[in-house]
Amino acid sequence: MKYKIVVDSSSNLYALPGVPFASVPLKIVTNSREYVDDANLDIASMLGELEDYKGRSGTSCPNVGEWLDAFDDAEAVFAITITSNLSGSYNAACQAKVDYEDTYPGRKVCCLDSLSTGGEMVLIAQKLVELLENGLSFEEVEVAIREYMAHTHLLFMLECMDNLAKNGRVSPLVAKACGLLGIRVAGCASDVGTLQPDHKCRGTTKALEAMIKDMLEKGYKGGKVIIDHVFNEAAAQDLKAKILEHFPQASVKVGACGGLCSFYAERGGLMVGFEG
Ligand code: X90
Repeated sequence: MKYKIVVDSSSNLYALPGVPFASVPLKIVTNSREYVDDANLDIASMLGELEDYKGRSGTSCPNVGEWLDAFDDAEAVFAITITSNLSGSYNAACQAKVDYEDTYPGRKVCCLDSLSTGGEMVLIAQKLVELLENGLSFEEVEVAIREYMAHTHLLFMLECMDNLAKNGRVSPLVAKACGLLGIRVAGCASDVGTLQPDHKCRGTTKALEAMIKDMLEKGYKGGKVIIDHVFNEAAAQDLKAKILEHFPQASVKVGACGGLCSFYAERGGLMVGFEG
């Protein structure tokens, strides 16, 4: 089966070596500039420019044509998107599926709404590779991946929620508390793919402790973890160390947020995808 895995860039994943793969960029837009969230984006410069910028800033998801281009000529496409509850990316991918299957009878597209973003999408992509390399059929892969997705999770810790609030992704009330007096908001991607703030913590240490507790409550037992941070390597490494205290054998990867997630998670933010 000539397959391809396609994600949108909210996954913070821009390459998957050795596998037919594409990352479709979202965009960060202001009145004067557009930042394309691909591997070439200089995130530090973008954040600096946005912090100096006085006007409105927002984001846009990939359109149908961009998804279609990424499907290319694959016979079996697995497309993983950011939660349909916060973005139009999934809808665009679904429309691209209809067009693609109409234009090329016999080819198939499976659109997967992660109901999440970031590292949880990476876990899904990595599991797809495993399933596809084991020679499962398109239909078998679809069943198995949906079952896997029922047991993956995403947690976050944020120091600032201004961009989320300004763009209508969280209530201004929740956002207001965040950042004041060193308050960090820790929470999760809810079952319906919304941003669910669960804890207001004073300082990073308390927030990381709350996150470990949440991981255990969501059934974490030493499986894969993907931590992405926005210029907060120290907190990411602290969290990794805490996870390894509980589960010395766990595979915990630390990486950087890409453009879209850096815009919304903002400086200091952490996102943690894990297997429950
Ligand atoms: O279509 C678009 O313009 C993209 C909109 C994306 C909005 C939210 C992105 C949030 C990214 C924040 C922490 C994790 C939250 C998880 C919620 C499911 C990062």
